Amino acid sequence: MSNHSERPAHTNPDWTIDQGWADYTETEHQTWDTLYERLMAVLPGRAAPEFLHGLEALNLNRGGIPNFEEISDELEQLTGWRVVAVPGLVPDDVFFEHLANRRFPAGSFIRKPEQLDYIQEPDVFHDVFGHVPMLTDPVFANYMEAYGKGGLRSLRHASLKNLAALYWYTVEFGLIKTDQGLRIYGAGIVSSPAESRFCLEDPSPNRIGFDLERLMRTDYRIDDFQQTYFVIDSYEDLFRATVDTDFAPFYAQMLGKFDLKPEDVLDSDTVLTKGTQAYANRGGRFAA
Ligand code: HBI
Ligand code: FE
Repeated sequence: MSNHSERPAHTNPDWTIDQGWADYTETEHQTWDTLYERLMAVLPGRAAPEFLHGLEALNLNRGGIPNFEEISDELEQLTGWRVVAVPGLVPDDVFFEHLANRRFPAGSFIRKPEQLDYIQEPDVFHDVFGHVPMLTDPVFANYMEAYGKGGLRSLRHASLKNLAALYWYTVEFGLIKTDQGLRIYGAGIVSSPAESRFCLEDPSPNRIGFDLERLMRTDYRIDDFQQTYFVIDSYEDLFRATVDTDFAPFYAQMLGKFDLKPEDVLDSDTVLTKGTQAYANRGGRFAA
């Protein structure tokens, strides 16, 4: 979470900047294309149909880093969302304010060629390729707005960690049940070829049915594959759970409850897969 940063002098009061599309170099556009090709070798049959449709609807395969104005004009017609450029992570209140107003803040920089597989800060590839296609789905688009509004309300309660877990386990690392099997809709997964395979096919992680309170009590790893993925039945369920929950009493009751470890499995869970945790137990990304 990023609460204490000073706003850089070159940003607008809402932390947006000009994307500076004309200034991207050939190498930077090439990095987008390389990442795009790698993902498209993996995502058909693994990503949610809504994600794949979104990529097409926004023409994200046209080659090179997309121009935010162009894709925003398309996206706005579909669901009323726009993509705005920011320098990187923005403070929570700023982030929520954008989402609550159907603006998705996307980093405008792109990772260096030597960082193709992993970066900590969200760049234009993660933010636009990962997040923006799902915003073409009307129900998911409503969920993201509801999340932003919930976030603004929650700033008055001391439970941002719980809300951040909701974002993490749905928007970033969510799976959905379909008639063809589990599919990925989380942006953190679809922007990683390795995790796209791992989350569906590896025996290590748990796959557990979505339960709002359970999930919001669960800690998570920010630097490696997840130990648990939560599976929704529909975007409607996600939206309803978020809108219908009166977060104030919910938080009061949950206050200080951030007590579940990433790998925990409870008797009350709907378990689709109980993971072996073999990957995490041998040291994960940092294994020798
Ligand atoms: N800023 N640009 C950007 N992207 C994020 O995903 C983001 C952020 N600021 C705060 C934040 N996420 C999270 O702390 C909230 O979802 C809780
Ligand atoms: Fe993200």
